[in-house]
Amino acid sequence: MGHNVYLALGSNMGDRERNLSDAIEQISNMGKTILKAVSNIYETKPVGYLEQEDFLNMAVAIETELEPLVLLHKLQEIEKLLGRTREIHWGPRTIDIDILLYNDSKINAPRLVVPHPRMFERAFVLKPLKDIYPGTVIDGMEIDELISKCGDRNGIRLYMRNI
Ligand code: GSY
Repeated sequence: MGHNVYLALGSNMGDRERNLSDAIEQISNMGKTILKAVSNIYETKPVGYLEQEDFLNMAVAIETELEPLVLLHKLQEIEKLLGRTREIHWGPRTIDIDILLYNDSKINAPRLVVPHPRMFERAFVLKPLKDIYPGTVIDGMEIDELISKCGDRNGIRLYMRNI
C-alpha cells in the first residue's frame, strides 16, 4: 500500500492553466505514484509579496510509494522542468508544488516540514484541499473553521470546476 499524500499547486506566470495541467501530468508520470483526486482550480489574490499577478491554485491527492525526501526531490525536478526559477523569495513562479500532508506523519527535516507549516493560515491552500479532503481535522479544528480564520479567504474565486 502506498502513502496518502496531498499536494498544493500554484502558478502565476505564463500560461497558468497549462502549467498546472503539465505539473499534474508530470506528477502522474513520476513512477510508483497514482493520481487519486484533483480539486477545483481557484484564482487567488497574492499573499505575502503583493506586487505580482493573481495565482491559480489547486490541490491534488496522490498515493505514492516514494519516501518523503525522494518525493520532494522529484517534485522539485518537475518545478525545474516547467521553468521555475527562484528569483524573488515569495515572488512570481511558473509552478509551485508543496507537500501538504504525508499520511498522518509529522516530518521535521531541514528541507521538508510536514504538515506544511503555513498551510493552516492560507485559504488558497485550504479551500482546494477541502474539495478533495473535506474531513481534514487539524489540531482538533475542522477545515471550515480553519478557513474562516484565514486572512486571504475573500481573495479567492472559483476559476474552473473539476469536481
Ligand atoms: O506558497 C505558494 C506561492 N504563493 C502563493 C500562491 O500559491 N497563491 C497565492 N494566492 N499567494 C501566494 N503567495 C505565494 S509566495
